Amino acid sequence: MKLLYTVNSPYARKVRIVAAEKHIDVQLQEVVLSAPDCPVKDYNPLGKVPVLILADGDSLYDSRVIAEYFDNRTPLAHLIPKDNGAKSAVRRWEALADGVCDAAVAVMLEQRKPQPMQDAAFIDKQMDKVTRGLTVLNNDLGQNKWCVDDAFSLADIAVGCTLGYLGLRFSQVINLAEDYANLDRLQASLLQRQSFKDTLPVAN
Ligand SMILES: N[C@@H](CCC(=O)N[C@@H](CS)C(=O)NCC(=O)O)C(=O)O
Repeated sequence: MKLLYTVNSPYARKVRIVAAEKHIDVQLQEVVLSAPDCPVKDYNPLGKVPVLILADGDSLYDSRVIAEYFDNRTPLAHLIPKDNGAKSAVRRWEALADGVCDAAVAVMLEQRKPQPMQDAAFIDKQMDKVTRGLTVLNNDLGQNKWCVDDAFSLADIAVGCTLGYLGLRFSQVINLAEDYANLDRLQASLLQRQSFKDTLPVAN
């Protein structure tokens, strides 16, 4: 199995962490999405990472599908609970964390345009999603150690990857310690794990 990824994709980081936590042997291939010979489109018509290429040449995307595939590859240490209620809760945390990331990525791409071409209303709308999402994640976590049922799960991984991305791209405007103290504490716990340390985003 081969995983196509970019270093700073929070979605790719999520599945790299799942693979590490589940001790799944997967070959990692870093790609440059803008390169003319980038192989991603050959395996994902949407042209997005992460993509998992299976032994038979078939491919899986997106990160939610790959995370579930990895989780079911080995029976140990499930990151997505089997119980239906807990599973839905984990998937909802993931959906919200990914949604915050989607909005943050949209802002980052808009801000990369030349200033006169940027749409301020669009940026405000997306930033509103980011702050409302973070507020709900922070409040729902409360004083709990982990997001769902006091057990480390895909929910924590998804939230941690979103926080990592915001730290990389939005540290000037989002102060986790001041405004989202529960998430800040969660992030500190996650950063103790080798899987998180090994996949830190890189400023570029
Ligand atoms: N929902 C997708 C999102 C993947 C995604 O947006 N990846 C970005 C990198 S962070 C990408 O590949 N963007 C390239 C593009 O949109 O053309 C997932 O969870 O895998």
